[in-house]
Amino acid sequence: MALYLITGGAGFIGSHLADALIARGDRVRVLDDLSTGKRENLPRGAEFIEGDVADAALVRLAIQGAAGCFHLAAIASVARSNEDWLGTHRANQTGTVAVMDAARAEGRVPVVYASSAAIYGNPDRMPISEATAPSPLTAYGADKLGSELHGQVAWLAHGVPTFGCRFFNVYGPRQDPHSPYSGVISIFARRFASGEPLTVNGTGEQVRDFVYVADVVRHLMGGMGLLQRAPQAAVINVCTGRATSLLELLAALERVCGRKADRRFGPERPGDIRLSLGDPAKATALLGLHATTRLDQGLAATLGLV
Ligand code: NAD
Ligand code: UD2
Repeated sequence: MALYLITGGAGFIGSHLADALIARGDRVRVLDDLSTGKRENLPRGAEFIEGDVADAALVRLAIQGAAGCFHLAAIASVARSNEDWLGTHRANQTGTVAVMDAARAEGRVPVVYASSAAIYGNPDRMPISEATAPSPLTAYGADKLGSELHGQVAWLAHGVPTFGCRFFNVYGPRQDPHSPYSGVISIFARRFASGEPLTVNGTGEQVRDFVYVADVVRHLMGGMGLLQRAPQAAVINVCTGRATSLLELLAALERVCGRKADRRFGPERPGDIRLSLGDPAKATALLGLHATTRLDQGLAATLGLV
């Protein structure tokens, strides 16, 4: 029974990870400032510390006795990173350095951390493999890329093993649907369930790689297992390799719910990316994992139908 620290563990992905670790018999300690996370997301038995991940002294305290740290705390809204450049930089990159520095002080605790497909920007070749040159277009993407560089330094200069997960479009229960910048599946699921119209930005032909949160959790736990067996610094895509257009997403929602959606077409979102499709080959080679949840299954779970 090992103890794991999860920063951002009261949020969407972190709380599913906390559930899975506790179900496996591990102990969980969560550090979260509850800026977007919720206390009620935390499973019974999880220890909770309320505070800022960029507060170095607090992170040092929080990591004490941990066999590993999953660092997921971040301001996940790209729009906010553009509005509050310096404030989000503190959470999204200084926070990462605080975690890795505390991991060093605690005796080289392995760190698995959240990166993002946003580090790639808008590449012209699909699917996107890890060999694609990073070219972030936003402060959020720049801070995630900076976090990866610090992840490499943590290992090379300080012997702290690190594993970065470049999440593509994650979806599932507990994802906040309430902001216009929320993930499209959480917005569509909420509006569909309450009978409100769904607005498609542009033609609906834009493509994403939607990965279900339980598959993401398996990658995070697999990454920790890898670091414990073979300390190193690595980064992987966390994606399915399956392309879904928004029109296909709508069709899947209608199939799962057995009724038609009230769909409207609005203007294209400024700066919207047309295609985003990840290559999962490296994750499979390193971890022996695939994101196996099919879109229909994942949507049914997101809508609370299973
Ligand atoms: P989320 O907002 O639900 O979770 C983030 C958590 O971090 C929240 O509980 C929030 O309260 C906490 N937090 C924010 N700033 C903090 C701070 N300064 N100190 C302590 N806690 C803080 O979002 P999520 O979707 O679960 O994202 C988890 C991680 O995955 C983030 O690092 C995010 O950038 C990354 N990510 C998510 C997606 C996605 O599709 N959801 C895609 C790429 C990357
Ligand atoms: C996500 C992130 C983005 C960046 C990117 C990296 C969010 C909200 N956005 O953007 O910041 O990290 O991934 O790959 O996390 N859409 C509609 N109607 C709606 C809502 C969205 O048509 O009501 C469209 C939107 O214009 C886009 C697609 O759905 O074409 C997906 O939108 P998203 O915001 O869920 O995700 P994405 O990939 O654009």
